[in-house]
Amino acid sequence: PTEKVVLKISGMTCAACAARVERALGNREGVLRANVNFAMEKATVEYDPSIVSVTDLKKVVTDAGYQAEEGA
Ligand code: 9UX
Repeated sequence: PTEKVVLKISGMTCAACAARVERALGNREGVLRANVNFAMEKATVEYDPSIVSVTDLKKVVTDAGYQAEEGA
């Protein structure tokens, strides 16, 4: 079973930032798919909640140097 969450991402100042966030999320164990929209400042993540939590996903983003909050 997978779940989907949309995170609001702050601190991305160029399109390559979005690629960085997307790669960081996509590399996280338990993440099946991650898409980051730079213009919308949103990350859509499909994940397996038995492996990774939304809190973990937010930490991936903050560890990469950006800010994340839950909610579309
Ligand atoms: Mo662009 Mo973002 O030069 O971390 S990649 S500002």
